[in-house]
Amino acid sequence: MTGRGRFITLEGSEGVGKTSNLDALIETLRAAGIEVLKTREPGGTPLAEEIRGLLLANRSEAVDPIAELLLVFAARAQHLATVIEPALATGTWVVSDRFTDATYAYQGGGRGGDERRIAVLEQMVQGELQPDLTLYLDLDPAIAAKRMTGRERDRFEREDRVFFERVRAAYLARAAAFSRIRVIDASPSLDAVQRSVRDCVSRFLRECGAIE
Ligand code: Z5A
Repeated sequence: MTGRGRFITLEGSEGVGKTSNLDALIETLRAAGIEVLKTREPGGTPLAEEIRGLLLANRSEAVDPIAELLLVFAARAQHLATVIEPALATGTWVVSDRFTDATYAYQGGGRGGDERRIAVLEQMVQGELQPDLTLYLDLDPAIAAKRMTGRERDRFEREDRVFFERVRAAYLARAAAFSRIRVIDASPSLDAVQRSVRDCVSRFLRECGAIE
């Protein structure tokens, strides 16, 4: 493959199994001979990882929703400028564990933030850049919560069920609005979900002519 790389993102709320499915996604691309850079948000650069630490840390001080939103986009600006854009420009495909759909889902849906504010920052930081493909792992938050049992929880994971219902509703609304977002049922066994992930990526590779 030559030319600009493709940008693929993986989304879902807590406990859906993003980490467990990321490698299946990347292996499918590498098996097709594609050079892939794996990254994540918030994070992906030393500065953005520091901002991630600030965002996820449990703290006694309440975090203002606008401060949270600006931190998310500050990390994203650095990530885009120093990692994502340079890789795409040299033909490397980029797979990011979360991107701006997560902002609409968490800071918009979960926190109840105004989508128009998110859209202004999205335009400022990304311009016209959007993922070429987004896999959204969908799961009932009640099942997800059971999968998280015993895990130490960060500031987001401590939110209640209602918060995660709103996050899910926001993701599903975006999936209905944008054809690049493919919904994958994350409720079956891990093997079955990984198969769906591989099938979805293979379909995309055929659609963009990367495989027969
Ligand atoms: N955030 C935000 O607010 N705004 C933004 O714009 C962005 C992010 C970009 C950190 O994200 C937080 O940042 C996130 C939103 C916020 N907080 N939350 N919640 P993260 O992606 O780093 O954190 P995470 O959501 O906790 O993702 P994760 O670590 O990848 O967890 P996961 O999706 O739950 O995946 P997992 O660890 O692979 O699976 C969880 C457990 O389920 C594990 O024990 C697995 O073995 C098990 N599992 C996985 N699949 C299955 C199946 N199919 N069956 C049974 N059990 C399974």
